[in-house]
Amino acid sequence: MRIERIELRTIRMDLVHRFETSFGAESTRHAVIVRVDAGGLTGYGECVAGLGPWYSYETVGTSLHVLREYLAPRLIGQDVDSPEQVGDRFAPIRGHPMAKAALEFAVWDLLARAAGTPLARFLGGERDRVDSGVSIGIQPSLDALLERIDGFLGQGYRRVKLKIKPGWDVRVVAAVRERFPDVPLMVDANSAYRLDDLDVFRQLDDFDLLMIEQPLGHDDIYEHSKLQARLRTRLCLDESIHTAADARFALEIGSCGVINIKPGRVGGLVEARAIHDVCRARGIPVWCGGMLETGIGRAHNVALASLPNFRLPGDLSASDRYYARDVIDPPFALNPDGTLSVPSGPGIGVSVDEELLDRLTLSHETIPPPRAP
Ligand code: OSB
Ligand code: MG
Repeated sequence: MRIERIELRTIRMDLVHRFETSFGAESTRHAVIVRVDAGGLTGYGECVAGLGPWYSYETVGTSLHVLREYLAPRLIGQDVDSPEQVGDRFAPIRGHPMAKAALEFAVWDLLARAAGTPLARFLGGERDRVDSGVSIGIQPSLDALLERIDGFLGQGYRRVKLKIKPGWDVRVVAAVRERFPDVPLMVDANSAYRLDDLDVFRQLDDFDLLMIEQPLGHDDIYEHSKLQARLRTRLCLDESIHTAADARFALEIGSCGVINIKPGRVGGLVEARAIHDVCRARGIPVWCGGMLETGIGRAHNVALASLPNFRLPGDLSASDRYYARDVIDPPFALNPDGTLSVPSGPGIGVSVDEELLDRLTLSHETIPPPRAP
């Protein structure tokens, strides 16, 4: 298919709950939404970069720049018949995986629609429902946290992930465990600790956690292997895994027992699937992480999570856990069994509410630029 038009727009959406991690807090989310048009069909993708370089070096600003100046020009007017060709075209550009992924997602949606196939099947996915977990930010008080957890469990979520940081860790996990002895529970530190903090992890080791996510450096693999050797609880890597080669290295040296795959973090669905395959071959389970995506990014994540080695509940919550009104129709809803259904229509399988997108839009541009009348 010849790519005729690429649209980049920045939107802003209010979160239902303020989301605080060890690296900062946000009450609104900004996202770059990419739309690709070819042969009368449309594909959508979402960029997961944050407003500032806190989770990774990419930001809304850098991703727009790289999309506009370097990525879109390599696809516009080109014939693209497979998602792998997108990666080939982007290969000369170093880094910027979130910007690359946003455009790659849109092409996946487009090509799956052209094939009349749901994206999940197009990727090789098998499940028609994915287990839904919830990631809960740092709260103003322990009582507020317990109440929030109680509410989510009442809705049916299958797993709870707590954000931790120094000063909001062992005491908090102990209280949550006491109140909810059987809930599948895990913690995510977003790189807030060092190897010297071994004592904290020794204590966390006693709470029967599913895993401890990214305790050490955001770009570290080596020190995680040192920590993992001293704990019973599995470590899970998020920030420091960007490629299938990173995953192979981490598993080879024993840095973790689980990997959180976020397709936006690793440059798109081709690399995400390759990481899935590396882990599967070694008997290591994976799960799908999230970046507070709108329904567009969520649809790509849900499709990915339908692959067979996604054996643990993901940070794939219903639309209403994030936004009062999602940009897709229908929004993702939590089934009574604590799952999200994998859409069965072609492509991402949900329609995008362009009118709502327009109302949320802060900036908008098209490649090529519209011709003067
Ligand atoms: O580390 O997994 C993370 C959100 C923003 C940045 C980093 C992370 C997260 C989450 C949210 O944990 C997961 C979600 O989208 O529900
Ligand atoms: Mg994480």
